[in-house]
Amino acid sequence: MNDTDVDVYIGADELARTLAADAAAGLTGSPKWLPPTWFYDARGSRLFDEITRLPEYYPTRAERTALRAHADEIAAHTGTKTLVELGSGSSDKTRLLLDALRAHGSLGAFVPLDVSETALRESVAAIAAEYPALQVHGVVGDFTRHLRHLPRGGTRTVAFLGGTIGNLLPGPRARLLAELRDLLEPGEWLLLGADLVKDPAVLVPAYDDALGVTAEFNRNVLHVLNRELGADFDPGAFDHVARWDPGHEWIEMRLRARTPMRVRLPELGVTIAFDAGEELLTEVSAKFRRDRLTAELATAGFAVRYWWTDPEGLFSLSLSRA
Ligand code: AVJ
Repeated sequence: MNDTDVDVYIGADELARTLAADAAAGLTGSPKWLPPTWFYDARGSRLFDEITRLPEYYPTRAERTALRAHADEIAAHTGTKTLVELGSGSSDKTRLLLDALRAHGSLGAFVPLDVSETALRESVAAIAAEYPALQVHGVVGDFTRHLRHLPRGGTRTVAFLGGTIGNLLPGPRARLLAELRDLLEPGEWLLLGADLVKDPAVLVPAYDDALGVTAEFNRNVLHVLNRELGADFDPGAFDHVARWDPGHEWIEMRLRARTPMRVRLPELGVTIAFDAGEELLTEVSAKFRRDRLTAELATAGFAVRYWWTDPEGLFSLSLSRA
């Protein structure tokens, strides 16, 4: 039977406090913004799962294709004993990696880190059942705050997939990469999935699909604020906006107030006002170029040893050595 355990560094009460702090910081200033963490309650996670299957949303398919093509090389190059994944490890992409590492014969442990305790515990149980010899050690935490709690040792590869690196603005992104480098020993690896700059005619629909699933995913954050902070947002009074910012080379998702409105946030003791047309920034999703991402990784102390993409060149997988 497996050796499994889960360490919890974010309790339910801390989640509520952090949400209140983020809402107070982001909604009372101008322009209004919220970090994308809060999209992923149970409904938001289900909506994102639907997004990954939409015809317009290419990143998940492209990354899976690249992983399927190169998982054996990744196992051979890294000889990883411990696979660490920033993210719950619930995806089939994780299993592509675990299968390749198991076939290579080096794999001993899997360490998923995720902010959702529910998703993490489900994933730990499922992976332990599918890989009986594997030690599975889950960590409930935020990868921007709790990396230091990841277990050391074991010739680790840290997998940071899905393009989630793009949710971080350049400053926090540089800090995360530097922190990741600090926690790795020389000779350990970072496997990074990053979406690539391309024609906005492809990028924008991926964040504004015809069925409106992304619009619902975006509005869902208002349902989270209503439920968790007792706010009285009317999600239907906001239009979904997805926009390509060519200067920063990132997609912005926003919620635009159709009419002037006032929203009460009783937990914060404030009422906020939206002008007609005023927008709330809910997410940036940065897109990368090989030369600039290689330079960012080098600045953090990582040497990119292997760079792959899907056959259409939509999405990148890079394997960097600490
Ligand atoms: C899960 C953060 C990688 O940025 O593409 C999908 C989230 N937002 N559709 C992304 C998302 C809108 C996704 N990440």
